[in-house]
Amino acid sequence: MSLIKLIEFNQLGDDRGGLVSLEQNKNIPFDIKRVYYIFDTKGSVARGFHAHKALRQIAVCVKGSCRFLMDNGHNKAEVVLDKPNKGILIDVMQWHEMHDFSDDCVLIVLASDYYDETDYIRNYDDFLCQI
Ligand code: T46
Repeated sequence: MSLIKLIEFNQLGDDRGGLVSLEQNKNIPFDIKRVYYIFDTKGSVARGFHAHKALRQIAVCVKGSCRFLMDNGHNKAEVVLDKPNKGILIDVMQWHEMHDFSDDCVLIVLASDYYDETDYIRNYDDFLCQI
């Protein structure tokens, strides 16, 4: 199975501008319990560097771009998110990193559960031991 799972959302915009709708258990494949967004990340900064034990997430660059590196412990793959109608599924036990944030990048993330630090595996060797 591909490491990079992209979801293309329908564009509902018209000549007035763009519109994308995200709905739990419809075009988002889980109940949405939390939404957070990442912005003003410096271009030299990389984020992520962890995996989640149970959390599922969809990330969408609603403005600007950033590069995702996904790693299942065996293979790595990269993709640039650069469209407000393109989401990436960050599934359980996927080491992920975000690089090359554009100055205007706004990354919105829909999450299947509330914030819980105990769900994070932040050490790569621990991740390899648990896959
Ligand atoms: C992920 C990637 C895509 C909270 O208190 N509540 C929250 O909902 C979140 C997301 C974070 N935090 C705290 C935890 C840290 O003290 O905010 C701080 C920064 O979080 P972190 O270093 O984990 O940020 P990123 O950008 O490395 O990772 C984030 C998410 O945490 C993570 O779940 O998958 O974005």
